[in-house]
Amino acid sequence: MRFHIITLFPETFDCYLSHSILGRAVANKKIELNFLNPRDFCDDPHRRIDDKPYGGGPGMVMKALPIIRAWEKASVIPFREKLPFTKKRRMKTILFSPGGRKFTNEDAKHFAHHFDDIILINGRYEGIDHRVVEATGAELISIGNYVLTGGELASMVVIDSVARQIEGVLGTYESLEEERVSSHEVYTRPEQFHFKGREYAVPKILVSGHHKKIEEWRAFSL
Ligand code: 6GU
Repeated sequence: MRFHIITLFPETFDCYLSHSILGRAVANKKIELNFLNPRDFCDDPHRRIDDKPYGGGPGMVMKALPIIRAWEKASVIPFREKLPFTKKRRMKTILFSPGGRKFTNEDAKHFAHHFDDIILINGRYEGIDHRVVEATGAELISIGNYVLTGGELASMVVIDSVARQIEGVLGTYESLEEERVSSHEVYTRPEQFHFKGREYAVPKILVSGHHKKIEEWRAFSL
């Protein structure tokens, strides 16, 4: 899977995407990250990326053409993966907007299995000239009912949740634990400790050695 990330702030992605499971996924070429900065696609000498909104109002709007050109470049980059020659490239464009459709884990699975390239358009300021949506066919996506200062965090949420659905990104053990991660109380050593006069102990069943009972306990705690 290749993610093409159109952003004015590519460095904001570094610390999250270069560590742990995602860092490993990049190193193992399970995912590829391709950054495009709209500022590199400006044609005016001042590299101006935003302007006042038509119709008036506060804030600045990101110009359409630098983003459309960045998108165009992302969409013509040839595959580096060895896809069969006859296979058509499956590409999806997402534009992050707090007013977009809410992103779910079902989307993450769908994107992971049905696309080879995902282009993520990240807005800042008051938004992006709407003609970007018309020119690129982007789907407007939001990650929740709150407003962020830009699409970058939303991009990382989508990249993370899509990447972990791609075969080989999670280790076998991590994959097996997929359901548990989101649905179980978990414990590790020590078996008990004290904090402010209270004892905190691991549920007895988990240290009983009865694997069948442990599975039952886990099932009931869903
Ligand atoms: Cl995709 N963008 C912004 N700016 N805020 C958000 C969001 C996206 N999703 C939730 N809040």
